[in-house]
Amino acid sequence: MDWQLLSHKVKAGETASIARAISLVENNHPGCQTLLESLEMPQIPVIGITGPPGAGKSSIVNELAGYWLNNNLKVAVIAVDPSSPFNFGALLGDRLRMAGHFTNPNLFIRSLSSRGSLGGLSSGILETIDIFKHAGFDRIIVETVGVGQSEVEIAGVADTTVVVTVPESGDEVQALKSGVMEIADVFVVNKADREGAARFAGHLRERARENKTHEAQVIETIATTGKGIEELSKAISDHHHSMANNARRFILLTDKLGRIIAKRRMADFDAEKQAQILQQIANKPGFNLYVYANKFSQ
Ligand SMILES: Nc1nc2c(ncn2[C@@H]2O[C@H](COP(=O)(O)OP(=O)(O)OP(=O)(O)O)[C@@H](O)[C@H]2O)c(=O)[nH]1
Ligand SMILES: [Mg+2]
Repeated sequence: MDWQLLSHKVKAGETASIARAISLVENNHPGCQTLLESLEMPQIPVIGITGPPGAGKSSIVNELAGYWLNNNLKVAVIAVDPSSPFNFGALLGDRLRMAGHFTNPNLFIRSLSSRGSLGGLSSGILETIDIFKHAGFDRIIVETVGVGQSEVEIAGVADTTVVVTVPESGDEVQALKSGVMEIADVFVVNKADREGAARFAGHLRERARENKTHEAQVIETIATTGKGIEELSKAISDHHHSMANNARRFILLTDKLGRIIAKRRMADFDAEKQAQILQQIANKPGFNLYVYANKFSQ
């Protein structure tokens, strides 16, 4: 495997090479370290989109990606366990379609499974994002369904976390899961064609103002028509610029360093083999898991 050549091809934006690089890294191919060490990673916005099932996350990703593509930006989308399909057909443009291209070279979509990973996000997600950066994408969007841990986890990989909500009766704002106020950099009140949207957005703004660490912007959208998407794009840019040198960026980087180190240290941990060994020894008198764990200390 010529890793340097692969790295060059990824940097040149070759679709097949990007897909190949991601697969190799996801599968922890021995040697992919060479590729990872060759990556150039400009500071482009990584946007996490999270929220409850059916809130309209994929529809918003669809519209945002379309908006950016129309502005001649290259967009990568990572869907973690997508349950609803994207509908990028409309974005391809007649000219491209007529030329027989079924994919827009400025758009790359990748699905990642969330299975077998720490905290709900796929374990290859950090590397996949960095491969996209190397490949010259201008925007990277990660969609996760906000159930359990994943909405908190997304805040650890995205520069800007967008939490998508839908208008409910006023009291519902109180019921937003704790932790969401802290992770949201931008709130979207989608399905603003529904009654009570403005009122809900108002309540959310009040809550955002009370937040101690930062005040999230609240944007109303109708993803099915594209209303509010330009404002959302602006809110994301504003947040990204405010991040450039702020403390949070270095907290994220530190967190990422921790994950990379943890992954490396765990690389030769064979869970199946250890289960077999533990079956033999764990019931013996005097067995102590902490003592046994010392065997793995470096
Ligand atoms: N009325 C209305 N419907 C919308 C709007 N945005 C999305 N929808 C509809 O809501 C449904 C769910 O939209 P998705 O974009 O798939 O939502 P999602 O959050 O990605 O859903 P999951 O990935 O399954 O969690 C679809 O039928 C959309 O057409 C909106 O602004 N107004
Ligand atoms: Mg979806």
